[in-house]
Order: sequence, then structure tokens, then C-alpha cells
Amino acid sequence: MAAGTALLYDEEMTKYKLLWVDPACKIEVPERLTVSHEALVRTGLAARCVSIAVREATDEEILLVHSEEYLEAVKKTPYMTLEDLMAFTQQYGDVYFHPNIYHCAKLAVGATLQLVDSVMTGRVRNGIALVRPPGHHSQKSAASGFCIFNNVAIGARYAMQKYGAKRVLIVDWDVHHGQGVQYCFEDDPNVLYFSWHRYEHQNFWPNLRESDYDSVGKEKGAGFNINVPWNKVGMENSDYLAVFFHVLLPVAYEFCPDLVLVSAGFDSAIGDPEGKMCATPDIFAHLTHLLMNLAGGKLCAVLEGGYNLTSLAQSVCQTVQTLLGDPAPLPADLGGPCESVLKSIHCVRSAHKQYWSCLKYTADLPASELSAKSLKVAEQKTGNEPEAQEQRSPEEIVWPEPPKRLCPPVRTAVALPEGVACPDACKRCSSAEAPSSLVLNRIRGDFFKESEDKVTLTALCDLIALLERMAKNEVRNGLALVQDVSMAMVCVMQHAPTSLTNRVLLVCVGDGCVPTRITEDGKTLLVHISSTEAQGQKSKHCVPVCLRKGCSDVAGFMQAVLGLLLPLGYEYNPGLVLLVRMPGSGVCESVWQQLAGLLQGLAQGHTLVLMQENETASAGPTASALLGSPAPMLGLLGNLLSEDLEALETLRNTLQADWKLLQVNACQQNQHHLQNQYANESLQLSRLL
Ligand code: Q6P
Ligand code: ZN
Repeated sequence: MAAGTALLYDEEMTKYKLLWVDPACKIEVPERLTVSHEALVRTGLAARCVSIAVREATDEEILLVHSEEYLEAVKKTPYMTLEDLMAFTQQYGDVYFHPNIYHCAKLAVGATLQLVDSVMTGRVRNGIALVRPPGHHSQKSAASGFCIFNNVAIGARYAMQKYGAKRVLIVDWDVHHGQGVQYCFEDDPNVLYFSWHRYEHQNFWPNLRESDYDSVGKEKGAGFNINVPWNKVGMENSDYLAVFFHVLLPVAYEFCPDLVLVSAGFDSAIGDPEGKMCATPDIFAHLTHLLMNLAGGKLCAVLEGGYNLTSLAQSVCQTVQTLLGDPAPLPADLGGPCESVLKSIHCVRSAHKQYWSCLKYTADLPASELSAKSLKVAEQKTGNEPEAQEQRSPEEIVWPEPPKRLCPPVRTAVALPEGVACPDACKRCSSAEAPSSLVLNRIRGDFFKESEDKVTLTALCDLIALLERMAKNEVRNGLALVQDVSMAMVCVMQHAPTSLTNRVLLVCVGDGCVPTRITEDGKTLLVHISSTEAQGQKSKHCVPVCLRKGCSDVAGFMQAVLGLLLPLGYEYNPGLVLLVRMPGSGVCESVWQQLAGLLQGLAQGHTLVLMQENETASAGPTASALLGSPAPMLGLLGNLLSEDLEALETLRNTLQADWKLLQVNACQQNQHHLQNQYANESLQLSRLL
């Protein structure tokens, strides 16, 4: 399986700059690239990547997206006088030319294509290209927004043409709308373009009507263009994650791409003078992680914007460190999305509900919500909004440097019955490292009141020993095959080090009895996915998810994982994820691997997987997921059962009072606010009359 992360960078791309005064362009400086690269070198991340030489793109490659006339025109720019360059620049918006920019633009495309080559041939698993000029605004015959050639759009066409990629997902997390990419693939159902962008009801650059949520693509491409407008500044980590969980990820898994391209602009991070958003650089670790198991792990990130040099460099490092497989930092203090984002999410989901079965049960928008007036009214402050940083200049905004990320020396430890071979690259946790006699006696007291089963006792001790090493950060994650998963999970809850068990996300997959009493103290959040309607209590910390066809239903299972489990897990922010496969769960191996992969974004990668001891055939695939190998592609998911969809929607509605990250509709409070507005208006009106 492909491993490793490619890094593409060439200092040559720092060798052009703005040669005249233009306030709109002065932020696009060569230092953007040097600080990003230097940060990667300083942190040792660059050395861990596979360095790949950058080449120039050929004319033929550029013509995959651009017109001959445009290419020929750009070709002349190296020979132009300053005056000619300024005049040439005038025909386009928010962009500048320089005698060396054509050369750099060819390198930026070339770097992107080298990256696509490395990933598609399996030389590496994933990678990043640090390039200037960026690409996502440039169009068939036009430069725009610092962009000359559309690096990512060319990359997508190239991957389809040269490698036969059938479906390409482009995730544009830059804070601007990549209208160039949208125009390029608008009618193409093989390229799914997702972009979130500062929009402010068309008051933000590039001020296009077609950047709104209702531009869903055209003709055969209808449904394959997803725009999420930010109608306010100051968006935070929760806002970004909510859009991933409730819009991008379900659709992306349903789309099933062969390749993921990321238009990786970091002007969506805090401190950026253009974006004015408040998401912190560590959010990019999670955004990256959440995309890394699509397309069999084939992910190419290509730099777009990012104008606060500090924030940019930190965000680039977070992205690369995640591509390399280091555990993501804790997603701390997720408050839930703000009202404005809930509105956007609801709008996007309802605009796309006819195209994607995962969105089929989205509530329709009330007709009033669609009018510009009600939207504007709803955008007024409710007092429940993120504090917009508008007044302060972005240069003054301070945020803590992302803490150094944990990297335990042992990635995956296993506790297996004697005679079961240890999967490659895992470390066996032997009883030689057994816990203190105190713990041993406590376990003995708990489980062996009468006669003692020596083998079981040893296995439980191994398990606790493994968790103790996890608590000390000597081990990142683990896998245990045990005689009785129910007994083992209770043992873990009672005897694992408290630093891990203060908050445990317990994920049980498959039918079977789970002792729900362990959720009573709030120190465990249980999500149990099965085919049986729960008899016991449901509560904030006890979430039974019933799928009619059980865990073998890939579409239903993924819907539950992406729309329910992940947002719950992120908001709960556990210290340990305990993933339990009940005997005979029916979950298929690739789905199981996806789940294990996705959950490692939580608890700094501290996942413990428990399986029944006879499931030895699954030990290898599970270990491989824990070791960070990309999960195999799930293929086309098939249809979701409407009753499951409805049930999940209902569950989400019940739980969203307690878990803000589950919300997908603008809430009651806002409806009241709206009504009050209208009430006041009609009151005033009646007074006037
Ligand atoms: C921003 C143009 C807008 C002025 C409004 C890949 C990178 C980018 C370019 C943004 C151009 N100026 N204050 O392109 O999206 O970041
Ligand atoms: Zn941008």
C-alpha cells in the first residue's frame, strides 16, 4: 500500500512580486512561500516528506483548461515593459503580472501535476504542493485574484486523462470562492467541486451571484457543485466542522472519489486580513484527517491563499503533519455552529437534497427564508454569535501557537491470545509488562468472585497494561482480541487510568448487550449501532442507533457515522475512544477500517479496539487501519433505507438540544427573532396608518 507524503516546493516560485502600488494585491508576497517552507524545515516535517522535483507544465497541459489565446497572451508577459505589464493586468481583476510570473505559473501547474503523478502511481500516499501563483480563480481565458493558471482544475483533468480517474473531488477550503474551478466543471458530473467562502450576501469579492448555495451545477453536472456561503466573518472551528459533517463528508462518501484534490488556501484561518475568520490553525489537522480515508487515501493538497504569514505557516504545518500520519490535536471547546452557518447549512442541504440520497430527508426551507429580506433580517445579531473581529485589524489578533503534537513511540500495540500472530509493525503487549498487583487484585475482585480463570485474568491485565502505556503516551492506539468483549469493556471503564477514562467515547458496533449503566456518570458517551431497537434508556450519554438491515448496510452505517457519531465525538472530546465490535456484528471489513480511521481524529489518536477472540481474520485489517493505512474505498454506497434516514434524522433532532454540533437547521431562537422583527415592523406600520 502506498505510504509517504510528497512535498513539492521550488524557491523559484518566490521570484516574482508586485512591482507597482495596488492595495488589493499587496498581500500576495513571496514570503508566503518562504515562511511556509521554512516552518516545515524548522519543525522537521520537511525532512519526513518525500521531496519531489518541480517541473514546468507543458502547453498541452495548460490547454486542458485554458484557451490558446489566453496562453499565448500570458506567454508574452516576460518580454513586456513595466508599462505594458500594468496595462495587461488592467483587463483582469485583483491580479498582477511580472516578467517572471509566467515561468512561476508553469511551475505551479507542473508541481501540481508532479504531485498528482506521485499519488496516482502510488509512489506516495498523499502530498502537498507549495506553489505561487495560486490557481482557483483563474478561468479559461482570464487571470483573476492572484491566479494565472488554474492549478487544481488542470490537475483534475490530468488525473482523469492520464490515470483514468473516474471521479475527482475538489475540496476548496480557501476563504474565497474558486469561481474558476466552478466554471470549469459546472456541467461535469465526474468532478465534485466543494467550496466554502466568505460571501456576506454577495458583498464580498468576487461578489458573484453564482457563488451562492443555489448554484448546484448545470445539466449532467447538477448536484456536483457545492457552495457554502459564509454570510458573516468570524467563523470558528465548530462552523467549519459542522459543514464537513453535515454537508461535505456525507456527499463525498456517496460520491466515492478516486482522487481528492484540496485547494488548500489558509486565508480561512484566524488572523488573515482577507478572510477575517476565527478558525485556528489546528482545525486544518482535522479537516485533513477527515478527508484522508476517501479515495483510498489519495489526497493532493495544493496551496492557494493565506496572507497572515504566522497563521499561514502554522496551518501549513498542521496540514502536513496530519498527512504524515501524526495524531491530530484535541479539538477543544467546540461550541457548535453559529446561527448564520446553520442557515447556510440548511440552505445548501436543501438545495442538494434532490441529488444526494444522504440529504434526502433534509427539511424544506420555508418559502420566506428564501427571500433576501428574511435572510438579511436573520443575519442581524442575536447575541448568540461569534464575536466578529472586524474592528480589530487582523495583524493585532493573537492566538496561542498550536501545541506540539503528541507522537508516542509505539503507534499500535496489540493484546492477543497466545497463538495468534502479531500483525506486522504492531507491538505485542505482553504480560511481562503487567500492571501493579494492586490493579491485578482489583480486577480479580471485580470479575472473579468465586473461581479464577487465569487466562482471562491475564488477558484483562494485558489490556490494562496497554492502556497504562497509552496514558503515558508510550503507545498511541491498540487492538485487543478478548474472550468476552462486554466484560473487557467494563474492565476498561473501571480500571484504565483516569486520565483516559474521564471521558470515554464508547462505540459499539453490532447487536449484543452493552451495559448502559456505565453511561450514568457522564464519563462515557455510548453510541451503539445495531439492528435492534433499544429497550433501555436513551439519554444524552446513551445513544442507540438502530439500522433496519444492521451494520452490514454500508450506506446506513456511514450515514450514522458521518452525521451522528463524528459530530457527537468531536463535541464530547474524549480522552479515549473505545471501539468495540460485537460478535457477529456483520460490519464489513472496509467499513470497519473507515470507522477506525476516522475515529483516530479524536482523543489524540488514543483508540482501543476490542474484538471477540475468534475474529482473528480481522486482526490484520484492523491493525492496518490503526497503523494509519488508508481504508479501502467503499465503492458506490447503494440506497439508504428511507426509514433509517428518517430514524437518524429524528435521533438528531432529539439530541441536538444537548449536542450543538448535531444541528443542521437554524434554531427556534432565530425563528422567534424573525417573528419579533415582523411583529415590530407591522406594529410600526399600524401606528403610521
Ligand atoms: C483576493 C482579491 C479582494 C479584495 C477585497 C488562490 C487565492 C485567493 C485570492 C484572493 C484574491 N482581493 N478586500 O487564490 O483566493 O486567496
Ligand atoms: Zn483565498
